[in-house]
Amino acid sequence: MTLNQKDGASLTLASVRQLITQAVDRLENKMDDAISQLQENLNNQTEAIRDMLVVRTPPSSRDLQDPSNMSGKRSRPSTCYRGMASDLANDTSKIDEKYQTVMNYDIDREVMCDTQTDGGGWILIQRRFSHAISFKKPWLSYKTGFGVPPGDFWLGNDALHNLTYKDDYELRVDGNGERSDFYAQYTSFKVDSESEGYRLRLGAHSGTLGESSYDSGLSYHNGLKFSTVDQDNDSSSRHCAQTYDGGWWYGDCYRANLNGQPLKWYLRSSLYYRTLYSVEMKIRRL
Ligand SMILES: [Ca+2]
Repeated sequence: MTLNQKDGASLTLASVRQLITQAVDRLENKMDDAISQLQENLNNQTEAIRDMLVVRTPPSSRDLQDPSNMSGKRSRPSTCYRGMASDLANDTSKIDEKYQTVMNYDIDREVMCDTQTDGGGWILIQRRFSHAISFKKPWLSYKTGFGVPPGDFWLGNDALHNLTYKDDYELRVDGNGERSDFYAQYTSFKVDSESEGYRLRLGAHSGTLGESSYDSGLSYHNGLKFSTVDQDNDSSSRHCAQTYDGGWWYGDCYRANLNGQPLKWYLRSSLYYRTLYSVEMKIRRL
């Protein structure tokens, strides 16, 4: 059935419906954007007010109750938090006001800590901000880790497994995006052993780096195995690690691509992806 004819082009009911659907999709995307922006502004203001009131999360009760911590000679610092530098003068070195490196005896190597965000205590497991090194690396590189903090780096899948199976950890992702800074936090974070394909196990999500449903953001990757350019463990007919240039817990293929190219975070089912310019992934012992 023809509704209108002009310059030889006919406008059918089907094409009208298609135009309306496309317009609704575009409107949904814009509304989603506007809501995200409002949410960000609100969160930024809340953060600013918290800063003014100097309301900070204190060290966990476990840290306070740790007798070796009280003595000032903590022999096994498996976490890092603001103020520990004076206790561990021989084991720490300050990078700047926010970051320091700390010897972690659980994995026998130095780790980089975020001593300020949400009260500090975060061990960085990944950092991408200078983009000076490629993250398109083979299985062995992701197993042992690569890059040197405070530059871009991946701590290593064996280290992640060893840390998160010894103690309970939470995960935080801090991202710098198109308009603002964002974060996502997960109540628990575990990485299975290499024989299990370094499968990812995540707790519940919160934060401004949104997840509108169970299959968006990093939660989409919960329960998936790790894949690299030389090992395809994803659920896609493609080889996602090769297609998206990184080692990750790819499925079919991603809703968050923090080790790949492009550096993206999927927001909702309308296929809207947020581009991130830089990102940090960090874990804190519970
Ligand atoms: Ca595949």
